[in-house]
Amino acid sequence: MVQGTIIKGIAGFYYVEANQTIYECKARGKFRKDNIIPVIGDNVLITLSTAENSTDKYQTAMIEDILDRKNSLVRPPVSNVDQAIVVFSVTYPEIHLDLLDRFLIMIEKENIRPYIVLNKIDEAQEKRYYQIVDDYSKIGYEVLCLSAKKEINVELLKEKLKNQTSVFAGPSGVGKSTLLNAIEKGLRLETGAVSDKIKRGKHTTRHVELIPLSIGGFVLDTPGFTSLQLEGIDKDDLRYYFKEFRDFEGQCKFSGCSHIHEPGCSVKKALEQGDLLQQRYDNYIAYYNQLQNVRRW
Ligand SMILES: Nc1nc2c(ncn2[C@@H]2O[C@H](COP(=O)(O)OP(=O)(O)O)[C@@H](O)[C@H]2O)c(=O)[nH]1
Ligand SMILES: [Mg+2]
Ligand SMILES: [Zn+2]
Repeated sequence: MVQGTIIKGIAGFYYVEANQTIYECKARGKFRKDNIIPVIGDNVLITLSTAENSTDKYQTAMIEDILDRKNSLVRPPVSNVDQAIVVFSVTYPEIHLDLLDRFLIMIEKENIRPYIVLNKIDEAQEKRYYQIVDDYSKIGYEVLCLSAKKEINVELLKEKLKNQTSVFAGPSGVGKSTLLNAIEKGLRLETGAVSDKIKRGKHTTRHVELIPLSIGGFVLDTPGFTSLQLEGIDKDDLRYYFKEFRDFEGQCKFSGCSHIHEPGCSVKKALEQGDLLQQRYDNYIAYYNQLQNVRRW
């Protein structure tokens, strides 16, 4: 058997990359019986079919086994993700810190390594984004400022992608596809102004697909989000996904302190002393209240 990775699934077929070859695969019936649905990112063991069974385009194979998943995301459906690259633009569309914080929460929850990318620095007139770099670096996030179009600092990101499975996330129009085209020459993902894409209706036909990189590893170009619901999060766990609160865990007067209304709270003390960002704390309260209002089912 050969080990490979599912990179896309279309109409009951799975496309598995193994040793630089892509195999068109069916999955054994036992998976359906056991209610296991293969997803992209799955590491699988396949048996190759004999040459007569192969289609013109692909060699064919059978998925025999799915190896244990390190993690799995629901939206987009992909497993074994090592890192997430959250892309925003320093010009247009503008950075929404609320959306950035939501992305970071979902990433922290899944235990995925985050990187923040600020694109289009070639166009930046004002330096407002320096503050964002400072703030999020201080929290402990790695922030890369680059220009996909002018290929400034793209190599810095490329190094991080080597031999990793990376998901690209961020609003439409920030330059994710342009960036991937700069990283993987010959990729030719479609890029362009948001309005053009909508006019052509291309945004509706997208499916999720892992793109193998020539330096090793895979990337997933997500269609883009303008809003992101916090899903599957218990309000009492939310504080763990704010990286800067972790140092204070266990230092409040009350164990299990929500850092909201309890007396003797070390987080609120740090906030008063200016050691934590008010904006992030405000978002914490807002999300906490939102999650409290979610009805359980
Ligand atoms: N000035 C500038 N424009 C960029 C840069 N990267 C992408 N763009 C432009 O931003 C628009 C959206 O890019 P695209 O890659 O399609 O964004 P996506 O929706 O995130 O995939 C296109 O018109 C790109 O040419 C950059 O680094 N600088
Ligand atoms: Mg795109
Ligand atoms: Zn507290």
